[in-house]
Amino acid sequence: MQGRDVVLLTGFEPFGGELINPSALIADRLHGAEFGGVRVVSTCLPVDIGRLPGEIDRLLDGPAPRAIINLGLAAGRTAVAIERVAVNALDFAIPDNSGQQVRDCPIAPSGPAAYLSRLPLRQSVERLKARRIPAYISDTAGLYLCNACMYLVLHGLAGRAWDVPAGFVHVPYIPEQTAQQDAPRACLPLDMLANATTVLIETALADGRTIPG
Ligand code: PCA
Repeated sequence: MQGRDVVLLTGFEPFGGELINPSALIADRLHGAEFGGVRVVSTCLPVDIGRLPGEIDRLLDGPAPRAIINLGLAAGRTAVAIERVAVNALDFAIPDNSGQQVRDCPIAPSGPAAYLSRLPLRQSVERLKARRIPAYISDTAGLYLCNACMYLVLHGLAGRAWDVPAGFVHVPYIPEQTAQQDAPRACLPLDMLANATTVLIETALADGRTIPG
């Protein structure tokens, strides 16, 4: 169910040999949460370029939501990374979960070169930092499924002329993933990442309109 009083939140399934993806855990945890009468509806997206466009079409089916926040894991990032831009390119360093490794291809052959985030970037970072949550504006979402997700959502919004806050946020590993690594990568606790997402939703809803990054 979706409509005016809904925030769409997505995470991704595990990929690249990981057993969990913190983005899916956050989305799951916040599913059903209420923000002043606006309810979070969460979905877990496939790390599969053959299936992702259809899943995003399904997500955008129906009336416009109040906001859309897409989450994904970025291994090695040190903080919550609010992405500024999605580019019209696929160039996978590793295969997706169906075994496809797409190189040097556009996402939408006749689409624009890039889309800017529709989240209030600077305000979101400032609010996260005020809550003692490390965060920054990232200038690349990579060229894998997360960038594709951000591009496809913003492309879908442009096609529908929906003026809703929307954008992509990468989260680091959680300690449960790094504790066993020989050279542990950067991580933040799941509770902190879930709180960060709450702040991002509040900020997007309070903004209520598009602020290009
Ligand atoms: N991270 C990958 C895809 C899924 C995810 O959680 C990425 O950064 O593209």
